Amino acid sequence: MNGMSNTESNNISENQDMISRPRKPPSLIKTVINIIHRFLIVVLRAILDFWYKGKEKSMPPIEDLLLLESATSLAHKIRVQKITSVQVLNSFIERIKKVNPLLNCVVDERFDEALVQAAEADSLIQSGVHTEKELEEIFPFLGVPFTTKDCIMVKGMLNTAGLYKRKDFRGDDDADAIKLIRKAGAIPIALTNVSECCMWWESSNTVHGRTNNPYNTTRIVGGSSGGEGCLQAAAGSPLGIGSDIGGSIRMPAFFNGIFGHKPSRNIVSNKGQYPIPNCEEQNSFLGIGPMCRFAVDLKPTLKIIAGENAKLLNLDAPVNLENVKFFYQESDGGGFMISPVDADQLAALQKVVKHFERAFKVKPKKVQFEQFKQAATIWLGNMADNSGIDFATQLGNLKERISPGWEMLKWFFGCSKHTFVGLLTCFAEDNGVKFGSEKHKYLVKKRDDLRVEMQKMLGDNGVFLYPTHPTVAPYHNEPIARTFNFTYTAIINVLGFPATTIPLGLGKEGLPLGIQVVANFNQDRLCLAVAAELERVFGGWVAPEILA
Ligand SMILES: *[C@@H]1O[C@H](CO)[C@@H](O)[C@H](O)[C@H]1NC(C)=O
Ligand SMILES: *[C@@H]1O[C@H](CO)[C@@H](O)[C@H](O)[C@H]1NC(C)=O
Ligand SMILES: CC(=O)N[C@H]1CO[C@H](CO)[C@@H](O)[C@@H]1O
Repeated sequence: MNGMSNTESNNISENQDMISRPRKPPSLIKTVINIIHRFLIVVLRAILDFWYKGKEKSMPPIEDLLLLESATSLAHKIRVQKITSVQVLNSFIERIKKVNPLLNCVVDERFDEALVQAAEADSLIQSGVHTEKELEEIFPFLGVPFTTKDCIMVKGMLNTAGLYKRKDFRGDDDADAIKLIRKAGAIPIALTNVSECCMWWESSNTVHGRTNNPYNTTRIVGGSSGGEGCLQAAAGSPLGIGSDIGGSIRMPAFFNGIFGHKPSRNIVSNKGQYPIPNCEEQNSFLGIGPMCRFAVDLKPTLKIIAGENAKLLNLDAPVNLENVKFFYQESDGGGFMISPVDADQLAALQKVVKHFERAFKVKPKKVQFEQFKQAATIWLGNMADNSGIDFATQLGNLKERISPGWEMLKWFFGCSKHTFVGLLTCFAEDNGVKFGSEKHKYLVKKRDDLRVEMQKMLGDNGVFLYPTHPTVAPYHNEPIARTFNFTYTAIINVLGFPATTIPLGLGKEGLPLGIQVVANFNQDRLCLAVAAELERVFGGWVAPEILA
Protein backbone atom coordinates (compact mmCIF):
# COMPACT_ATOMS: atom_id res chain seq x y z
CA MET A 1 0.00 0.00 0.00
CA ASN A 2 1.86 2.93 -1.28
CA GLY A 3 1.44 6.64 -1.08
CA MET A 4 -2.02 6.57 0.46
CA SER A 5 -2.80 9.72 2.13
CA ASN A 6 -4.04 11.12 5.22
CA THR A 7 -7.52 12.32 5.91
CA GLU A 8 -6.97 11.92 9.59
CA SER A 9 -4.09 14.29 9.85
CA ASN A 10 -6.11 17.42 10.52
CA ASN A 11 -6.05 16.79 14.20
CA ILE A 12 -2.30 16.45 14.38
CA SER A 13 -1.44 20.05 15.07
CA GLU A 14 -3.85 20.24 17.94
CA ASN A 15 -2.27 17.10 19.33
CA GLN A 16 1.25 18.29 18.79
CA ASP A 17 1.75 19.41 22.35
CA MET A 18 0.34 16.24 23.75
CA ILE A 19 3.41 14.13 23.88
CA SER A 20 3.66 14.88 27.56
CA ARG A 21 0.14 15.99 28.38
CA PRO A 22 -2.94 13.79 28.80
CA ARG A 23 -5.19 13.43 25.77
CA LYS A 24 -8.07 15.82 25.30
CA PRO A 25 -11.48 14.19 24.95
CA PRO A 26 -12.46 13.85 21.27
CA SER A 27 -14.24 16.85 19.87
CA LEU A 28 -17.99 16.77 19.43
CA ILE A 29 -17.62 16.77 15.64
CA LYS A 30 -15.36 13.74 15.69
CA THR A 31 -17.74 11.87 17.95
CA VAL A 32 -20.67 12.68 15.68
CA ILE A 33 -18.73 11.57 12.58
CA ASN A 34 -17.78 8.39 14.38
CA ILE A 35 -21.39 7.61 15.26
CA ILE A 36 -22.60 8.36 11.74
CA HIS A 37 -19.86 6.22 10.29
CA ARG A 38 -20.69 3.28 12.55
CA PHE A 39 -24.33 3.66 11.61
CA LEU A 40 -23.53 3.70 7.89
CA ILE A 41 -21.37 0.59 8.27
CA VAL A 42 -24.27 -1.24 9.90
CA VAL A 43 -26.71 -0.15 7.19
CA LEU A 44 -24.24 -1.10 4.47
CA ARG A 45 -23.71 -4.51 6.06
CA ALA A 46 -27.48 -5.12 6.15
CA ILE A 47 -27.78 -4.25 2.46
CA LEU A 48 -24.83 -6.48 1.55
CA ASP A 49 -26.20 -9.36 3.65
CA PHE A 50 -29.41 -9.14 1.69
CA TRP A 51 -27.67 -8.75 -1.67
CA TYR A 52 -25.26 -11.67 -1.24
CA LYS A 53 -27.63 -14.07 0.49
CA GLY A 54 -27.17 -17.49 -1.06
CA LYS A 55 -24.95 -16.11 -3.85
CA GLU A 56 -21.79 -17.97 -2.80
CA LYS A 57 -20.43 -20.70 -5.05
CA SER A 58 -19.20 -24.03 -3.75
CA MET A 59 -15.60 -25.23 -3.71
CA PRO A 60 -14.55 -28.45 -5.43
CA PRO A 61 -13.60 -31.02 -2.75
CA ILE A 62 -9.95 -31.96 -2.19
CA GLU A 63 -9.68 -35.55 -3.37
CA ASP A 64 -5.97 -35.80 -4.07
CA LEU A 65 -4.18 -36.39 -0.76
CA LEU A 66 -0.91 -34.92 -2.05
CA LEU A 67 -2.63 -31.55 -1.87
CA LEU A 68 -2.79 -31.88 1.91
CA GLU A 69 0.96 -32.05 2.45
CA SER A 70 3.29 -29.27 3.55
CA ALA A 71 6.05 -28.11 1.21
CA THR A 72 8.59 -29.58 3.63
CA SER A 73 6.92 -32.98 3.58
CA LEU A 74 6.61 -32.95 -0.23
CA ALA A 75 10.30 -32.08 -0.51
CA HIS A 76 11.19 -35.00 1.72
CA LYS A 77 9.02 -37.50 -0.16
CA ILE A 78 10.38 -36.34 -3.51
CA ARG A 79 13.95 -36.61 -2.23
CA VAL A 80 13.53 -40.15 -0.93
CA GLN A 81 11.70 -41.12 -4.15
CA LYS A 82 8.41 -41.94 -2.51
CA ILE A 83 6.78 -39.65 -5.03
CA THR A 84 8.05 -37.73 -8.04
CA SER A 85 8.17 -34.02 -8.55
CA VAL A 86 6.20 -34.46 -11.78
CA GLN A 87 3.44 -36.19 -9.85
CA VAL A 88 3.33 -33.34 -7.32
CA LEU A 89 3.22 -30.69 -10.02
CA ASN A 90 0.43 -32.48 -11.83
CA SER A 91 -1.61 -32.61 -8.62
CA PHE A 92 -1.34 -28.89 -8.01
CA ILE A 93 -1.84 -27.98 -11.67
CA GLU A 94 -5.06 -30.01 -11.70
CA ARG A 95 -6.18 -28.30 -8.52
CA ILE A 96 -5.49 -24.84 -9.94
CA LYS A 97 -7.54 -25.69 -13.01
CA LYS A 98 -10.41 -26.78 -10.80
CA VAL A 99 -10.51 -23.87 -8.37
CA ASN A 100 -9.49 -20.96 -10.56
CA PRO A 101 -12.76 -20.52 -12.48
CA LEU A 102 -14.41 -20.03 -9.09
CA LEU A 103 -11.76 -18.00 -7.30
CA ASN A 104 -9.91 -16.12 -10.08
CA CYS A 105 -6.70 -16.10 -8.06
CA VAL A 106 -4.21 -17.31 -10.69
CA VAL A 107 -3.39 -14.80 -13.42
CA ASP A 108 -0.51 -16.45 -15.26
CA GLU A 109 1.07 -19.91 -15.39
CA ARG A 110 4.11 -21.74 -16.74
CA PHE A 111 2.89 -25.32 -16.33
CA ASP A 112 4.73 -26.75 -19.34
CA GLU A 113 8.18 -25.35 -18.49
CA ALA A 114 7.62 -26.22 -14.84
CA LEU A 115 6.89 -29.86 -15.72
CA VAL A 116 10.12 -30.05 -17.71
CA GLN A 117 12.00 -28.75 -14.67
CA ALA A 118 10.18 -31.23 -12.45
CA ALA A 119 11.34 -34.07 -14.68
CA GLU A 120 14.89 -32.72 -14.43
CA ALA A 121 14.63 -32.66 -10.65
CA ASP A 122 13.43 -36.27 -10.68
CA SER A 123 16.32 -37.32 -12.92
CA LEU A 124 18.84 -35.61 -10.67
CA ILE A 125 17.47 -37.49 -7.68
CA GLN A 126 17.35 -40.81 -9.50
CA SER A 127 20.89 -40.35 -10.86
CA GLY A 128 22.33 -40.78 -7.36
CA VAL A 129 24.89 -38.01 -7.99
CA HIS A 130 24.03 -36.67 -4.54
CA THR A 131 23.15 -38.52 -1.37
CA GLU A 132 19.80 -37.74 0.25
CA LYS A 133 21.63 -35.73 2.89
CA GLU A 134 23.45 -33.68 0.27
CA LEU A 135 20.25 -33.07 -1.63
CA GLU A 136 18.59 -31.82 1.54
CA GLU A 137 21.43 -29.42 2.20
CA ILE A 138 21.93 -28.08 -1.30
CA PHE A 139 18.34 -28.20 -2.60
CA PRO A 140 16.00 -28.21 0.41
CA PHE A 141 12.92 -27.67 -1.80
CA LEU A 142 14.00 -29.73 -4.80
CA GLY A 143 11.04 -30.42 -7.08
CA VAL A 144 8.50 -28.53 -4.93
CA PRO A 145 6.16 -26.18 -6.83
CA PHE A 146 5.55 -22.66 -5.54
CA THR A 147 3.66 -19.53 -6.56
CA THR A 148 4.12 -15.82 -6.11
CA LYS A 149 2.20 -12.60 -6.68
CA ASP A 150 1.95 -10.65 -9.91
CA CYS A 151 4.35 -7.91 -8.77
CA ILE A 152 7.37 -10.03 -7.77
CA MET A 153 9.36 -10.72 -10.88
CA VAL A 154 9.67 -14.21 -12.30
CA LYS A 155 11.60 -14.42 -15.56
CA GLY A 156 9.24 -14.72 -18.52
CA MET A 157 6.06 -14.32 -16.51
CA LEU A 158 3.67 -11.39 -16.27
CA ASN A 159 4.63 -8.62 -13.88
CA THR A 160 1.67 -6.24 -14.03
CA ALA A 161 1.11 -5.28 -10.37
CA GLY A 162 -2.53 -5.08 -11.47
CA LEU A 163 -1.73 -2.00 -13.50
CA TYR A 164 -3.39 -1.73 -16.90
CA LYS A 165 -0.38 0.04 -18.43
CA ARG A 166 1.67 -3.05 -17.57
CA LYS A 167 -0.84 -5.62 -18.72
CA ASP A 168 1.59 -7.21 -21.19
CA PHE A 169 4.77 -6.55 -19.24
CA ARG A 170 6.87 -9.63 -18.49
CA GLY A 171 9.81 -10.09 -16.16
CA ASP A 172 13.25 -10.23 -17.81
CA ASP A 173 14.85 -11.66 -14.68
CA ASP A 174 13.91 -13.18 -11.33
CA ALA A 175 13.48 -11.03 -8.23
CA ASP A 176 16.24 -11.73 -5.69
CA ALA A 177 13.95 -13.78 -3.43
CA ILE A 178 12.76 -15.86 -6.41
CA LYS A 179 16.37 -16.50 -7.48
CA LEU A 180 17.14 -17.82 -4.03
CA ILE A 181 14.15 -20.11 -3.73
CA ARG A 182 14.74 -21.47 -7.23
CA LYS A 183 18.35 -22.15 -6.30
CA ALA A 184 16.95 -24.22 -3.44
CA GLY A 185 15.22 -26.39 -6.04
CA ALA A 186 11.66 -25.00 -5.91
CA ILE A 187 9.80 -24.57 -9.19
CA PRO A 188 7.51 -21.58 -9.93
CA ILE A 189 4.23 -22.72 -11.48
CA ALA A 190 1.88 -19.75 -11.38
CA LEU A 191 1.37 -16.09 -10.52
CA THR A 192 -1.43 -14.75 -8.38
CA ASN A 193 -3.63 -11.67 -8.35
CA VAL A 194 -2.99 -8.40 -6.50
CA SER A 195 -4.70 -5.05 -5.97
CA GLU A 196 -4.00 -2.20 -8.40
CA CYS A 197 -0.38 -1.18 -7.86
CA CYS A 198 -0.45 -3.38 -4.72
CA MET A 199 -1.94 -0.56 -2.74
CA TRP A 200 -5.34 -1.70 -1.54
CA TRP A 201 -6.60 -4.47 0.72
CA GLU A 202 -9.00 -6.02 -1.78
CA SER A 203 -7.36 -7.83 -4.71
CA SER A 204 -9.19 -6.49 -7.73
CA ASN A 205 -7.93 -4.66 -10.81
CA THR A 206 -8.79 -3.94 -14.42
CA VAL A 207 -6.20 -6.39 -15.80
CA HIS A 208 -7.32 -9.64 -14.17
CA GLY A 209 -10.55 -8.83 -12.35
CA ARG A 210 -11.35 -9.70 -8.77
CA THR A 211 -10.37 -12.66 -6.58
CA ASN A 212 -12.93 -14.47 -4.39
CA ASN A 213 -12.48 -15.88 -0.91
CA PRO A 214 -12.46 -19.72 -0.86
CA TYR A 215 -14.42 -19.81 2.42
CA ASN A 216 -17.19 -17.75 0.92
CA THR A 217 -16.94 -16.33 -2.57
CA THR A 218 -18.98 -13.28 -1.56
CA ARG A 219 -16.00 -12.11 0.54
CA ILE A 220 -12.67 -10.47 -0.18
CA VAL A 221 -9.30 -12.23 -0.08
CA GLY A 222 -7.47 -9.14 1.17
CA GLY A 223 -4.57 -7.45 -0.53
CA SER A 224 -2.19 -6.97 -1.93
CA SER A 225 -1.03 -10.64 -1.88
CA GLY A 226 -4.72 -11.63 -2.02
CA GLY A 227 -4.52 -14.09 -4.90
CA GLU A 228 -1.67 -15.82 -3.10
CA GLY A 229 -3.54 -16.13 0.20
CA CYS A 230 -6.53 -17.47 -1.68
CA LEU A 231 -4.61 -20.04 -3.73
CA GLN A 232 -2.77 -21.34 -0.68
CA ALA A 233 -6.01 -21.71 1.31
CA ALA A 234 -7.66 -23.51 -1.61
CA ALA A 235 -4.76 -26.01 -1.67
CA GLY A 236 -3.74 -24.87 -5.15
CA SER A 237 -0.08 -24.39 -4.21
CA PRO A 238 2.06 -25.75 -1.38
CA LEU A 239 4.11 -22.57 -0.90
CA GLY A 240 3.71 -18.87 -1.65
CA ILE A 241 5.95 -15.82 -1.64
CA GLY A 242 4.23 -12.53 -0.81
CA SER A 243 5.25 -9.01 0.13
CA ASP A 244 3.99 -6.63 2.79
CA ILE A 245 4.31 -2.85 3.27
CA GLY A 246 1.07 -2.23 5.16
CA GLY A 247 -0.20 -5.75 5.80
CA SER A 248 -0.09 -7.21 2.28
CA ILE A 249 1.07 -10.63 3.50
CA ARG A 250 -0.66 -10.68 6.87
CA MET A 251 -4.13 -9.50 5.85
CA PRO A 252 -4.57 -12.03 3.03
CA ALA A 253 -3.09 -14.72 5.28
CA PHE A 254 -5.67 -13.80 7.90
CA PHE A 255 -8.69 -13.55 5.57
CA ASN A 256 -7.78 -16.89 4.00
CA GLY A 257 -6.84 -18.72 7.19
CA ILE A 258 -3.18 -19.47 6.44
CA PHE A 259 0.22 -18.47 7.87
CA GLY A 260 2.05 -15.40 6.61
CA HIS A 261 5.28 -13.90 7.85
CA LYS A 262 6.60 -10.38 7.31
CA PRO A 263 10.30 -10.59 8.17
CA SER A 264 12.28 -8.06 10.20
CA ARG A 265 13.19 -4.95 8.22
CA ASN A 266 16.03 -5.14 5.70
CA ILE A 267 16.42 -8.91 5.92
CA VAL A 268 14.96 -10.13 2.62
CA SER A 269 15.97 -8.25 -0.54
CA ASN A 270 13.06 -6.40 -2.17
CA LYS A 271 14.79 -6.18 -5.54
CA GLY A 272 12.59 -7.18 -8.45
CA GLN A 273 9.20 -5.86 -7.32
CA TYR A 274 6.85 -3.28 -8.74
CA PRO A 275 6.11 -0.71 -7.40
CA ILE A 276 9.64 0.00 -6.23
CA PRO A 277 9.83 1.67 -2.81
CA ASN A 278 10.45 5.40 -3.25
CA CYS A 279 13.23 5.62 -0.68
CA GLU A 280 15.33 3.60 1.75
CA GLU A 281 12.88 4.29 4.54
CA GLN A 282 9.96 2.80 2.57
CA ASN A 283 12.18 -0.09 1.55
CA SER A 284 12.61 -0.90 5.23
CA PHE A 285 8.82 -1.05 5.72
CA LEU A 286 8.44 -3.52 2.86
CA GLY A 287 9.17 -7.19 3.43
CA ILE A 288 9.02 -10.27 1.18
CA GLY A 289 8.00 -13.36 3.10
CA PRO A 290 6.42 -16.81 3.08
CA MET A 291 2.67 -17.54 2.89
CA CYS A 292 1.65 -21.13 3.53
CA ARG A 293 -0.86 -23.50 5.11
CA PHE A 294 1.59 -25.21 7.44
CA ALA A 295 3.75 -23.52 10.09
CA VAL A 296 6.58 -25.97 9.42
CA ASP A 297 7.23 -24.31 6.05
CA LEU A 298 7.81 -20.82 7.42
CA LYS A 299 11.31 -21.32 8.76
CA PRO A 300 12.97 -23.10 5.82
CA THR A 301 11.42 -20.63 3.38
CA LEU A 302 12.52 -17.59 5.35
CA LYS A 303 15.99 -19.06 5.71
CA ILE A 304 16.27 -19.46 1.96
CA ILE A 305 14.91 -16.10 0.84
CA ALA A 306 16.91 -14.21 3.49
CA GLY A 307 20.10 -15.39 1.73
CA GLU A 308 23.22 -14.13 3.49
CA ASN A 309 21.12 -12.30 6.06
CA ALA A 310 19.63 -15.54 7.38
CA LYS A 311 22.48 -15.78 9.87
CA LEU A 312 21.29 -12.55 11.53
CA LEU A 313 18.06 -14.34 12.44
CA ASN A 314 19.60 -17.31 14.20
CA LEU A 315 16.62 -19.34 13.08
CA ASP A 316 17.89 -22.67 14.33
CA ALA A 317 18.35 -21.54 17.91
CA PRO A 318 15.76 -23.43 19.94
CA VAL A 319 12.90 -21.41 21.49
CA ASN A 320 11.60 -22.44 24.88
CA LEU A 321 8.16 -20.88 25.20
CA GLU A 322 8.34 -21.12 28.99
CA ASN A 323 11.00 -18.43 28.91
CA VAL A 324 9.21 -16.16 26.49
CA LYS A 325 7.54 -13.02 27.83
CA PHE A 326 4.03 -12.58 26.39
CA PHE A 327 2.25 -9.27 25.91
CA TYR A 328 -1.10 -8.71 24.26
CA GLN A 329 -3.36 -5.89 23.24
CA GLU A 330 -6.99 -6.48 22.35
CA SER A 331 -7.60 -3.55 20.04
CA ASP A 332 -6.17 -0.26 18.89
CA GLY A 333 -8.22 1.49 21.53
CA GLY A 334 -10.82 2.93 19.17
CA GLY A 335 -8.98 4.81 16.46
CA PHE A 336 -11.01 7.34 14.50
CA MET A 337 -13.41 5.50 12.18
CA ILE A 338 -11.87 2.13 13.03
CA SER A 339 -14.29 -0.61 13.87
CA PRO A 340 -14.31 -2.46 17.13
CA VAL A 341 -12.76 -5.92 17.09
CA ASP A 342 -15.22 -8.75 16.33
CA ALA A 343 -16.39 -10.71 19.37
CA ASP A 344 -15.20 -14.09 18.08
CA GLN A 345 -11.82 -12.59 17.22
CA LEU A 346 -11.49 -11.31 20.77
CA ALA A 347 -12.57 -14.67 22.16
CA ALA A 348 -9.89 -16.37 20.06
CA LEU A 349 -7.24 -14.01 21.42
CA GLN A 350 -8.40 -14.80 24.97
CA LYS A 351 -8.11 -18.52 24.26
CA VAL A 352 -4.56 -18.04 23.03
CA VAL A 353 -3.64 -16.12 26.19
CA LYS A 354 -5.26 -18.80 28.38
CA HIS A 355 -3.40 -21.53 26.52
CA PHE A 356 -0.01 -19.99 27.15
CA GLU A 357 -0.87 -19.42 30.81
CA ARG A 358 -1.86 -23.05 31.31
CA ALA A 359 0.65 -24.84 29.14
CA PHE A 360 3.75 -22.78 29.89
CA LYS A 361 2.98 -21.23 33.26
CA VAL A 362 3.68 -17.79 31.82
CA LYS A 363 1.76 -14.63 32.70
CA PRO A 364 0.82 -12.81 29.50
CA LYS A 365 0.60 -9.13 30.27
CA LYS A 366 -2.18 -7.00 28.85
CA VAL A 367 -0.87 -3.73 27.47
CA GLN A 368 -2.48 -0.77 25.75
CA PHE A 369 -0.24 1.34 23.58
CA GLU A 370 -2.07 4.63 23.16
CA GLN A 371 -0.22 5.31 19.92
CA PHE A 372 -2.02 2.43 18.18
CA LYS A 373 -5.13 4.58 18.19
CA GLN A 374 -3.33 6.84 15.75
CA ALA A 375 -1.93 3.97 13.70
CA ALA A 376 -3.45 5.25 10.45
CA THR A 377 -1.97 8.72 10.85
CA ILE A 378 1.40 7.36 11.89
CA TRP A 379 1.63 4.92 8.98
CA LEU A 380 0.46 7.44 6.40
CA GLY A 381 2.80 10.11 7.76
CA ASN A 382 5.79 7.79 7.77
CA MET A 383 5.08 6.69 4.20
CA ALA A 384 5.65 10.29 3.00
CA ASP A 385 8.83 10.68 0.96
CA ASN A 386 10.62 13.34 -1.05
CA SER A 387 11.24 11.34 -4.20
CA GLY A 388 8.70 13.35 -6.18
CA ILE A 389 7.14 10.08 -7.35
CA ASP A 390 3.51 10.28 -6.33
CA PHE A 391 0.84 7.61 -6.64
CA ALA A 392 -0.54 9.14 -9.85
CA THR A 393 2.93 8.62 -11.37
CA GLN A 394 3.06 5.04 -10.14
CA LEU A 395 -0.33 4.44 -11.76
CA GLY A 396 1.26 5.82 -14.93
CA ASN A 397 3.91 3.10 -14.68
CA LEU A 398 6.53 5.79 -13.85
CA LYS A 399 6.46 6.90 -17.49
CA GLU A 400 3.78 9.54 -17.11
CA ARG A 401 1.55 11.01 -14.46
CA ILE A 402 -2.11 10.13 -14.89
CA SER A 403 -4.67 12.86 -14.33
CA PRO A 404 -6.73 11.61 -11.39
CA GLY A 405 -9.59 14.08 -12.04
CA TRP A 406 -9.98 13.12 -15.69
CA GLU A 407 -9.66 9.40 -14.90
CA MET A 408 -12.28 9.70 -12.17
CA LEU A 409 -14.68 11.32 -14.62
CA LYS A 410 -14.00 8.44 -17.03
CA TRP A 411 -14.47 5.97 -14.20
CA PHE A 412 -18.02 7.18 -13.62
CA PHE A 413 -18.75 6.44 -17.27
CA GLY A 414 -17.14 3.02 -16.97
CA CYS A 415 -14.20 3.75 -19.24
CA SER A 416 -11.24 4.24 -16.92
CA LYS A 417 -8.57 1.56 -16.79
CA HIS A 418 -7.97 2.36 -13.13
CA THR A 419 -9.82 1.28 -10.02
CA PHE A 420 -11.96 3.68 -8.02
CA VAL A 421 -9.83 3.10 -4.95
CA GLY A 422 -6.61 3.74 -6.88
CA LEU A 423 -7.92 7.10 -8.07
CA LEU A 424 -9.23 7.98 -4.64
CA THR A 425 -5.76 7.35 -3.27
CA CYS A 426 -4.31 9.95 -5.63
CA PHE A 427 -6.70 12.58 -4.25
CA ALA A 428 -6.09 11.57 -0.67
CA GLU A 429 -2.33 11.79 -1.20
CA ASP A 430 -2.61 15.37 -2.46
CA ASN A 431 -4.10 16.32 0.89
CA GLY A 432 -1.74 14.17 2.91
CA VAL A 433 1.28 14.80 5.08
CA LYS A 434 4.18 16.36 3.18
CA PHE A 435 7.71 15.11 3.65
CA GLY A 436 9.72 17.43 5.89
CA SER A 437 6.66 19.28 7.22
CA GLU A 438 6.13 19.77 10.94
CA LYS A 439 3.42 17.11 10.87
CA HIS A 440 5.74 14.69 9.17
CA LYS A 441 8.51 15.25 11.71
CA TYR A 442 6.02 14.86 14.52
CA LEU A 443 4.76 11.54 13.14
CA VAL A 444 8.27 10.20 12.62
CA LYS A 445 9.10 11.07 16.21
CA LYS A 446 5.88 9.51 17.40
CA ARG A 447 6.82 6.30 15.60
CA ASP A 448 10.38 6.38 16.95
CA ASP A 449 9.12 6.80 20.50
CA LEU A 450 6.68 3.92 20.10
CA ARG A 451 9.46 1.76 18.68
CA VAL A 452 11.74 2.48 21.65
CA GLU A 453 8.93 1.69 24.07
CA MET A 454 8.10 -1.58 22.36
CA GLN A 455 11.73 -2.61 22.02
CA LYS A 456 12.18 -2.10 25.73
CA MET A 457 9.14 -4.25 26.40
CA LEU A 458 10.04 -7.04 23.95
CA GLY A 459 13.76 -7.35 24.65
CA ASP A 460 15.21 -10.44 23.01
CA ASN A 461 12.62 -12.88 24.32
CA GLY A 462 9.27 -11.07 24.20
CA VAL A 463 6.32 -11.42 21.84
CA PHE A 464 3.33 -9.17 21.34
CA LEU A 465 -0.04 -10.65 20.35
CA TYR A 466 -2.39 -8.33 18.50
CA PRO A 467 -5.37 -8.83 16.13
CA THR A 468 -4.28 -8.94 12.48
CA HIS A 469 -7.49 -7.16 11.58
CA PRO A 470 -10.58 -6.09 13.53
CA THR A 471 -13.05 -8.16 11.50
CA VAL A 472 -13.19 -11.37 9.49
CA ALA A 473 -13.19 -11.04 5.69
CA PRO A 474 -15.76 -8.42 4.65
CA TYR A 475 -17.85 -8.53 1.47
CA HIS A 476 -16.41 -7.43 -1.86
CA ASN A 477 -16.08 -3.63 -2.04
CA GLU A 478 -16.88 -3.25 1.64
CA PRO A 479 -13.26 -2.18 2.43
CA ILE A 480 -14.04 1.21 0.87
CA ALA A 481 -16.30 1.94 3.84
CA ARG A 482 -13.72 0.48 6.24
CA THR A 483 -10.71 2.21 4.78
CA PHE A 484 -8.50 2.40 7.81
CA ASN A 485 -9.07 -1.07 9.23
CA PHE A 486 -5.79 -2.10 7.59
CA THR A 487 -3.81 -0.13 10.12
CA TYR A 488 -3.74 -3.06 12.57
CA THR A 489 -1.04 -4.48 10.34
CA ALA A 490 0.40 -1.26 8.88
CA ILE A 491 1.65 0.12 12.17
CA ILE A 492 4.00 -2.87 12.47
CA ASN A 493 5.56 -2.08 9.07
CA VAL A 494 6.71 1.41 10.05
CA LEU A 495 8.13 -0.02 13.25
CA GLY A 496 10.05 -2.60 11.20
CA PHE A 497 9.40 -5.55 13.49
CA PRO A 498 8.83 -9.11 12.25
CA ALA A 499 5.23 -10.37 12.47
CA THR A 500 3.45 -13.61 11.67
CA THR A 501 -0.26 -14.08 11.02
CA ILE A 502 -1.51 -17.32 12.55
CA PRO A 503 -4.88 -18.92 11.71
CA LEU A 504 -7.15 -19.81 14.66
CA GLY A 505 -9.98 -21.77 13.08
CA LEU A 506 -13.25 -20.48 11.64
CA GLY A 507 -15.60 -18.01 13.30
CA LYS A 508 -19.37 -17.96 13.42
CA GLU A 509 -19.70 -16.76 9.81
CA GLY A 510 -17.59 -19.70 8.62
CA LEU A 511 -14.68 -17.36 7.90
CA PRO A 512 -11.10 -17.65 9.21
CA LEU A 513 -10.08 -16.11 12.53
CA GLY A 514 -6.50 -15.35 13.44
CA ILE A 515 -3.95 -13.28 15.22
CA GLN A 516 -0.58 -11.70 14.55
CA VAL A 517 2.44 -12.17 16.73
CA VAL A 518 5.17 -9.53 16.72
CA ALA A 519 8.74 -9.69 18.07
CA ASN A 520 11.76 -7.42 18.29
CA PHE A 521 14.16 -6.91 15.36
CA ASN A 522 15.64 -10.15 14.04
CA GLN A 523 13.79 -12.25 16.63
CA ASP A 524 11.62 -13.74 13.87
CA ARG A 525 12.20 -17.18 15.32
CA LEU A 526 10.03 -16.30 18.33
CA CYS A 527 7.09 -15.53 16.00
CA LEU A 528 7.64 -18.81 14.18
CA ALA A 529 7.77 -20.79 17.42
CA VAL A 530 4.47 -19.26 18.56
CA ALA A 531 2.99 -20.08 15.15
CA ALA A 532 4.00 -23.74 15.43
CA GLU A 533 2.57 -24.00 18.94
CA LEU A 534 -0.75 -22.38 18.05
CA GLU A 535 -1.08 -24.59 14.99
CA ARG A 536 -0.62 -27.62 17.21
CA VAL A 537 -3.32 -26.43 19.63
CA PHE A 538 -5.85 -24.71 17.35
CA GLY A 539 -5.44 -26.90 14.28
CA GLY A 540 -4.05 -24.30 11.85
CA TRP A 541 -5.42 -24.22 8.32
CA VAL A 542 -8.91 -25.64 7.85
CA ALA A 543 -9.83 -26.88 4.37
CA PRO A 544 -12.52 -24.59 2.88
CA GLU A 545 -15.94 -26.12 3.37
CA ILE A 546 -17.26 -28.31 0.63
CA LEU A 547 -20.79 -27.25 -0.15
CA ALA A 548 -21.54 -29.34 -3.19
C1 LIG B 1 -21.71 -17.01 2.47
O1 LIG B 1 -22.18 -15.68 2.56
C2 LIG B 1 -23.55 -15.52 2.25
C3 LIG B 1 -23.84 -14.04 2.32
O2 LIG B 1 -23.51 -13.55 3.60
C4 LIG B 1 -24.41 -16.29 3.23
O3 LIG B 1 -25.76 -16.19 2.87
C5 LIG B 1 -23.97 -17.75 3.22
O4 LIG B 1 -24.64 -18.44 4.23
C6 LIG B 1 -22.47 -17.87 3.46
N1 LIG B 1 -22.08 -19.25 3.25
C7 LIG B 1 -21.60 -20.02 4.21
C8 LIG B 1 -21.24 -21.39 3.82
O5 LIG B 1 -21.43 -19.63 5.35
C1 LIG C 1 -13.62 -1.31 10.52
O1 LIG C 1 -14.47 -2.44 10.71
C2 LIG C 1 -15.44 -2.37 11.72
C3 LIG C 1 -16.27 -3.62 11.74
O2 LIG C 1 -16.48 -4.06 13.01
C4 LIG C 1 -16.34 -1.17 11.59
O3 LIG C 1 -17.24 -1.05 12.68
C5 LIG C 1 -15.48 0.06 11.49
O4 LIG C 1 -16.27 1.17 11.35
C6 LIG C 1 -14.50 -0.09 10.37
N1 LIG C 1 -13.79 1.15 10.32
C7 LIG C 1 -13.06 1.67 9.33
C8 LIG C 1 -13.38 2.98 8.79
O5 LIG C 1 -12.11 1.17 8.88
C1 LIG D 1 -12.59 -12.93 -14.14
C2 LIG D 1 -11.40 -12.44 -14.85
O1 LIG D 1 -11.30 -11.26 -15.15
N1 LIG D 1 -10.46 -13.33 -15.13
C3 LIG D 1 -9.21 -13.00 -15.80
C4 LIG D 1 -8.05 -13.31 -14.89
O2 LIG D 1 -6.85 -13.07 -15.55
C5 LIG D 1 -6.65 -13.85 -16.69
C6 LIG D 1 -5.27 -13.54 -17.23
O3 LIG D 1 -5.14 -12.16 -17.46
C7 LIG D 1 -7.76 -13.56 -17.72
O4 LIG D 1 -7.60 -14.41 -18.84
C8 LIG D 1 -9.11 -13.79 -17.07
O5 LIG D 1 -10.13 -13.40 -17.94
